[in-house]
Amino acid sequence: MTHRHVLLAFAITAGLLSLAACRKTPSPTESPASATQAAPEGETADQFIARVNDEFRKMYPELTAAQWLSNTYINDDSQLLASKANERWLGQLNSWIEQAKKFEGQKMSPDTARAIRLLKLSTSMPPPRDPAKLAELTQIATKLEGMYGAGTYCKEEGGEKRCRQIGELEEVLRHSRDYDEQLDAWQGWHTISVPMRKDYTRFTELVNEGARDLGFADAGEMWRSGYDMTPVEIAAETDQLWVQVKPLYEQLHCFARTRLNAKYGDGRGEVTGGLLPAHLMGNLWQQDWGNLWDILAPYSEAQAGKLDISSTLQTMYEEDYRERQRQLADEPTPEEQVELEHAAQLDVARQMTERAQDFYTSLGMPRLPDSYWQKTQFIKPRDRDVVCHASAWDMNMTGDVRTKMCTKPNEEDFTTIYHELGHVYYYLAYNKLPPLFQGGANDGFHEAIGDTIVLAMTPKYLQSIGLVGAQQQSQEALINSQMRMALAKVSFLPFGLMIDRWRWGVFDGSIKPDQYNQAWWDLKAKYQGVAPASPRGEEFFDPGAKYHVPGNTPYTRYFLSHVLQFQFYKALCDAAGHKGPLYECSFYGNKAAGEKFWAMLGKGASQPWQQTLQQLSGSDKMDATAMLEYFAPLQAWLKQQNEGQQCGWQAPTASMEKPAAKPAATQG
Ligand code: X8Z
Ligand code: ZN
Repeated sequence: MTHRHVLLAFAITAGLLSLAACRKTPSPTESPASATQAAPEGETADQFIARVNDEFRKMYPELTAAQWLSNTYINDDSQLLASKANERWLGQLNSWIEQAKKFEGQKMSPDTARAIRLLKLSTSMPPPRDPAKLAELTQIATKLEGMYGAGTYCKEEGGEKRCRQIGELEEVLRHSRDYDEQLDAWQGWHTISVPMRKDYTRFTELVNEGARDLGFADAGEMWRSGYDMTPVEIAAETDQLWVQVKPLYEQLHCFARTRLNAKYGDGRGEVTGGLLPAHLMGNLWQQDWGNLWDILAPYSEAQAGKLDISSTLQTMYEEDYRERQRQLADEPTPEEQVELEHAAQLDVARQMTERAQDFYTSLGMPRLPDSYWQKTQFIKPRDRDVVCHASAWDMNMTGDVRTKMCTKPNEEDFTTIYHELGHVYYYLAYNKLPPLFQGGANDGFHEAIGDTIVLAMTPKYLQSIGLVGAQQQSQEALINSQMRMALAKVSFLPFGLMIDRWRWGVFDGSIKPDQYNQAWWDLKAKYQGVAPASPRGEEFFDPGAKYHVPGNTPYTRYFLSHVLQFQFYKALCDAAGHKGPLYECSFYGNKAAGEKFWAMLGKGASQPWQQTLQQLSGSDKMDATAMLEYFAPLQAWLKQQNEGQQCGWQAPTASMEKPAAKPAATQG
């Protein structure tokens, strides 16, 4: 599990929780052990950690239950309970951390020393010691996440008010190729975060205070402290990894720009400086360009074969719907139609999840428990607001695992299910460990598990399960399948980096509240080479339109995951005895690969990630070589396609950098 941040625990992440406890009005100095035991006289460090693990396990389900409710049933009451539960939890965390101080410098086992370090890093929302500020923090955090979840864009259309939430707006970017319609959907979604700006500003002050109370310079430094290396080292490491993969991204960027210009004409495929227009990338944040397959496919299906999973899933849905309709005696009434649609959506979402489970069980991993199937939120409920952003939950560390999605029958959601089940299998594998070791080796590991499986879903595998038609063995087919993967994985890289570049700056004060939006778009331009088609001044708060900002989920994990998953994939392919080019490998059904993977998951956070990576892959370094090896054919092809083009882009003058504009990339 991972727990998250703010309020919630779980979901996405990999760290451990946050916590705290019940302090009914404790004064900050009185070392409140309130709801739980007071520290016994003469307790050793090892005994202390055993006690913390025990208390942790007991308190945890109350926190997750409140947070599950507030995520799947957003209203004032569930938010009140969630923020109170989080307040108690974080209060308890403060108390444990306070109690841990007396063991500093004392003899203790290496495991205990590690557990104490992890305890201090166990939340991404460091709690201020001042109880009033802690309460304020958890209220704001709950409110921000609720605002995101309930986000709705309404406008007048033909005399009527039309309201849409994120799912519908995403559908516009997925399917419409009308320039203005996409712009309206993109801008519409970015209205929902305008009211978050003030709360977010206060939020950063409060978590910074919490981080300082724990001995960190600011919350960003605390986030960078969870990598078994210094905060400076991990920041430098992400820079180096970016240098390694940037040439590949630049080639993809260049190719996309050419195709977009051809599609939209009149130079509308780019924004001044050669940047890509934010609303035309098929995704609200330009982090995954997979929806632009119709524009970016290298070769036609006639030339290269069909690779379209979305249309197969859509057909499954339609058939399910028609079958249900046939079972009715009469034509369905409008109400019945809505019921039928809902039932068919649920059927397909469950089938997609069973398909994902099948990959994991083929490796020798267990089936998901019955409670998973009963308690999971598969699709968007019709009667209330929920946080649709996908997440995976460990409710009690003893098998009550769930996912929460608003699944639609398309490829993006299909691969997201594999991603979420990666978190779930991590939970199940490390549930036997003490709670403080229940986390990813680092948070990038947690994010990489399901994605590693997605890499093993080769066209051949997809054909074998009937999701795509017969595949050809040709250069065209290879380039098409590489492009599909690149549109998900390569386009993501700079986005994976820029979000926390922004937050690190916000937390360390180099980005001030009156520059939030400017700094955001400067970083988007610098790293991703994207820009909005119309000015986005400080009257907007565009960072808040991305879930992880109001949700306070650190984001560097996803950048690391996009590098690590290729390392994991290669290691498992080796374990499976794969010979031949890396991109051809699927380890579906391979028990040797499965054992290796499961062994890694079972280690959780009990040892430095370097050791865990070494055991899996033979190397203790994060390194994008495997990713570049995988994409070598595509990179060569892109180079050829881009020949004669002036690749790269000119980022507008960045407010946070030297005044002179400089090209972010120049090679062609
Ligand atoms: O947030 C997620 C997952 C949950 S951990 C759905 N992801 C990032 C995102 O959507 O921004 C997965 C990829 C990146
Ligand atoms: Zn995730």
